[in-house]
Amino acid sequence: MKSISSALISVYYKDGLEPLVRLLHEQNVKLYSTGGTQTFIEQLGIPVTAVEDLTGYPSIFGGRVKTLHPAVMGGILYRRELPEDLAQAERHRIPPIDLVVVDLYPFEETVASGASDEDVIEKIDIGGISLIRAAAKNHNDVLIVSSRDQYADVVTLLTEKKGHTDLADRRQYARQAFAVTSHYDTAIQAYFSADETDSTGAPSINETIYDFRSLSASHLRYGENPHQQATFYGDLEALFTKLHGKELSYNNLVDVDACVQLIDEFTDPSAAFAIIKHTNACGVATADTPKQAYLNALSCDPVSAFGGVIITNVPVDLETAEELNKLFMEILIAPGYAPEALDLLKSKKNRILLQRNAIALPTVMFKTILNGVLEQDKDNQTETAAQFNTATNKAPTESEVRALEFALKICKHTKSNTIVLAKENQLLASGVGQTSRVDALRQAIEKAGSFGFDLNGAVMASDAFFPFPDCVEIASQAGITAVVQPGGSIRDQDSIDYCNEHGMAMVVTGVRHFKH
Ligand code: 93A
Repeated sequence: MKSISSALISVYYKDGLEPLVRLLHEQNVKLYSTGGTQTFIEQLGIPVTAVEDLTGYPSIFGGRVKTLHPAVMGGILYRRELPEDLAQAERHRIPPIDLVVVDLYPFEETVASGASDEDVIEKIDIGGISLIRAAAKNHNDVLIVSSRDQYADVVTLLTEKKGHTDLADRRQYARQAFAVTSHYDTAIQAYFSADETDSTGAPSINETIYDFRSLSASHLRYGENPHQQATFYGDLEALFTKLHGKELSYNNLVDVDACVQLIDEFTDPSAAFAIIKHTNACGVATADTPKQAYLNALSCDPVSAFGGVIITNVPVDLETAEELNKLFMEILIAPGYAPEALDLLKSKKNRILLQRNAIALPTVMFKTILNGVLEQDKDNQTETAAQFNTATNKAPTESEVRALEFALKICKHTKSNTIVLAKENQLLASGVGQTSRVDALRQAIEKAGSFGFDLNGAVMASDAFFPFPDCVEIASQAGITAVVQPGGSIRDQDSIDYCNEHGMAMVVTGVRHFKH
């Protein structure tokens, strides 16, 4: 067990930080901080030392260099057990930093907002990512909190353990930290890959797609049905390492694509699992452990999960593999597998096991129609709390907001018309591909009931606006308490009035997510 004597806090979004700062102060932890975060902490009336006082350097170049200094990096990285390191730390007057709390510049959000290249570049975090890497590397001595989604968990941990952590805790947070940095850099790479050509003159993935017949062609056994011929043009091997199983079919590829698009919505450090059938999610959940995330995803609809395609954003460990192994599934996709997990999963001859490599995907999509081809940008926008505008008298609770964010991620990847019912970290049911939204909602409610879910306090997301108040009426009667929808119907007010009369909260986003 190690105690924490000092912490460096540098976070972009300050919301949710207060309880952690207060706890650290109560536990006599010395706080260092950068400009905006320092002001935030001072406003709480809690003493904090400017990182400039630690480095003896001001923040320079418009904030581009504020924590990149040996006094900061050294304080994180020196090995507390090594006499030479201790002597050097003393000689150079480098105090220890035992806890690092960082919330990176919002690179992806800035890209998604359509900001200029200049603004996007400025949102490439350098100091923050270095702090995370350094603290995660020295997790032997340092605890790294690398995302605002972890504040509540770390408060619980430090309260329970009275300001102490053990190596297993620090290692777990380090693992999550590297997931954050790797995701962050992949997003930056994807942004640059969208350029016409990269610095080597190689065409970008988008450019390549336009000339798809020049890509390597794999003849598939057949198309969507056995009487249809089919070919895949592209480099699957760059995207996946196939570890086991039979050839991927046309329908497999389509479902794998749906899996990848959906799981990429789940970027926070918690484990996420999604189960896809015919391109729609029949189970999605996030949890602290991969096993729990899988079990919660499965419980959403264990009937549909049979023969499904499954994806996760975390490596598969043995205990998760033991659960997965009980299900008949077509394909499992993960960023990695523990060796014992892989051995076990390989026990079924035909099961396809894919390891996903982090490479950029095209940002455009095509469809042949009539005598031509439709091209459009992928739907790369996902609204979060910042884009939620409360339309009702009652605002959603914090927990409802998280549930609405979760539901919306699934909603945009589900065939229209759709209604998604969810709680904070689990899909409860969805209505998919219906010709009316009311049918989608009825389907979802009935499905949730048939798998034993209580919808009291659940939330719903709709891919498009409500032309009539019928959906909120049915939802309210089913116990649903909060709704997210794009808004924009001339009869919006009818739905809003109904919500107000029945104590429901509704937020509108202004963004529709049809998927046909
Ligand atoms: O521009 S930076 O890459 N240069 C740095 O040295 C640096 N150190 C921390 N950005 C840097 N940060 C980032 O500043 C953190 O990741 C965090 O997102 C943000 C907090 O700044 P403030 O406390 O001034 O609001």
